[in-house]
Amino acid sequence: MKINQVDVLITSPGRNFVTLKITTDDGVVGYGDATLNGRELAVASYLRDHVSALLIGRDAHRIEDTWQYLYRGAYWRRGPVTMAALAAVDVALWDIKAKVAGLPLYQLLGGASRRGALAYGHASGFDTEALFDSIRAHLELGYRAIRVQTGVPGLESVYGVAASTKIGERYDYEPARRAALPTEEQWDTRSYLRHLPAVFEAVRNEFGPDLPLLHDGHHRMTPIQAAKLGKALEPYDLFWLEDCTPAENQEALRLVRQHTTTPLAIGEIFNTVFDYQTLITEQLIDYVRSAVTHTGGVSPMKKLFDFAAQYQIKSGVHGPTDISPVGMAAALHLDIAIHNFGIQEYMRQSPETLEVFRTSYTFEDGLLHPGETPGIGVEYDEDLAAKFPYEPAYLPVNRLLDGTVHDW
Ligand code: GCO
Ligand code: MG
Repeated sequence: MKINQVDVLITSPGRNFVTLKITTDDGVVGYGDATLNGRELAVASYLRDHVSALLIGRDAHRIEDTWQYLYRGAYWRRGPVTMAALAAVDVALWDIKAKVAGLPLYQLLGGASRRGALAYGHASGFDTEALFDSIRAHLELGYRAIRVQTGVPGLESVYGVAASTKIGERYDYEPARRAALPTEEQWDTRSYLRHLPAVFEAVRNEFGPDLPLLHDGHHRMTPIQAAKLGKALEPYDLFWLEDCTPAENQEALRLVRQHTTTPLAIGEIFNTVFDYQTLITEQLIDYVRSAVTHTGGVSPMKKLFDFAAQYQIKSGVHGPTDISPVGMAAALHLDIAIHNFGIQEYMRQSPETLEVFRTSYTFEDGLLHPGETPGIGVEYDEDLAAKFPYEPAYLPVNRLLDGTVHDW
């Protein structure tokens, strides 16, 4: 079964998505997500200009060989653009293999280890009242685990806090803005550290001790600040504190870990297992946050989770709206199959997006399931997609109050 056509599809039904479509000589089609928020066209070019010609004529069944051929053959390794391109090829080939087998992908990954994947949603609000409304709205939508992001006194806008949290409107935030230039936000870590524990105290008092609560620090703290926050949040029993520091410096997590028992999650901007080596072997984190879309696909993610499992570290796959429904579906097949599943991030896509990408995954009683459709279970409507042309969109830039550029 040979690959005889490769198409890079770009659409923007509310936000930009890059999708790889691989077609075999007997007409089987597979899809892979290649969306890299704010840098979409770089991955599209990588695939179009440097990968598609190498795929034509290759045996579509040889997934591992094709992955190694593209990874090692390029010589220039790792990095988000390369690994998103590789992920798209890997997932599209798994989609094809599972369709040919007549099975949902999770069956080829070892079969189901659970009924469904516990999902968490994004509640946010500038003040306590708006935050509580957002948490209630998420509980009504069926979420059984909630990420809590809140405004900080003195700051006009904060990443992760939706502009509107009214019932009936979108509850989720979208960090990328359609514009020719990124927006700029302000940040002050001391105000944030003073404010956040009281927010979690209020949430626990209102919603009780059972509800799993998560928080994303979005790389904005130094190790000692992260240690302080982790310690201060201990009474509120978080499910996890995410990206407490910019974790390129893996050794920094030793210091955080020494000071707090708040569980730590890291990895949404990582793209290979090498980014985790110290974090995993020294058990400095509790959850691996990689996205299938940004970490080379299902094949390397399965290896990464098996490695993490040796150290009792669990999965917490990245799943915001910049992961397309194709990337989300691929994640769900892994979530159902692996033993060390932890939790799955799940932001709902817009209705326009779900018309372009028709999915077979379901969300019931707090649990996601990839469905039983052969393959990964996503169809792509090319005619409709063409009605939503690409629009430049950028993630924000963050500055400290004195103007210094900061992590956001
Ligand atoms: C999360 C993330 C995202 C990122 C986004 C950037 O935990 O979901 O932090 O919201 O900011 O993926 O494109
Ligand atoms: Mg995050």
